[in-house]
Amino acid sequence: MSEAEKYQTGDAPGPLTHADEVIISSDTRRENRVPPGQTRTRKWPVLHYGRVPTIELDTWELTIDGLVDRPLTFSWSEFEELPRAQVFSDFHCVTTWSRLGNLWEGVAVRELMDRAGVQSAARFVVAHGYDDGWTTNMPLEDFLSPDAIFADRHDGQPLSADHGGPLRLVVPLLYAWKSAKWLKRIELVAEDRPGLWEQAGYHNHGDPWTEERFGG
Ligand SMILES: Nc1nc2c(c(=O)[nH]1)N[C@H]1C(S)=C(S)[C@@H](COP(=O)(O)O)O[C@H]1N2
Ligand SMILES: [Mo]
Repeated sequence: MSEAEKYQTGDAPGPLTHADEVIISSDTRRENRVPPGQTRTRKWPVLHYGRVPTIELDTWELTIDGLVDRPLTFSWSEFEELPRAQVFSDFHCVTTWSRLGNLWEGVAVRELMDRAGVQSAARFVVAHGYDDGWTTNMPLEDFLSPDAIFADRHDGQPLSADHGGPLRLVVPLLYAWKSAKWLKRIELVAEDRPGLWEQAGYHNHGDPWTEERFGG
């Protein structure tokens, strides 16, 4: 996707422009959709810690394991056969930019977690990226929110490698660093396990509406 294609020219796209089957993040219905300390960007910046990993679709896998009844692994062709979902949501980076009105397409988190069977001892989630050793953590409850999605498309285009393609996690109710790009593995755990940015001083939870930016 070119910079020009990603640029939003008008007002922020609203939730009402979407068909019934699209899951709408409730935060997009707020009168003021921009959380405190944030500014709307019409662009879609690229932000990550290391390098964009090289991922071949032939060898790509997504694994869901840890405290689940049925650990699952999907090849790309298996993933493509799964029931599809769409989510309309805003995206808030802790560095203070917010991109409003994103249409994500992929597979709903709940869909796959229902198949895997969440064990009652599971309390937290660790999302692992293909960028060596990168992880982020979040409460299971946030991960299971209805608008959390494993996304392979954004605004009608395949997700570019810069933005986490072939597949990323999107958890709209938390700051964007929790939305793991180049998703490789979802691990359900009983005890919280702070990820890379969290260990570096970013907030352990990351609610943009209460400005959980650092510490916690
Ligand atoms: N695997 C992985 N996912 C990641 C990151 C990263 O370094 N590695 N950076 C996070 C941060 S800090 C942000 S703001 C968003 C940015 O997503 P974008 O580049 O698509 O805008 O991805 C998040 N997901
Ligand atoms: Mo970020």
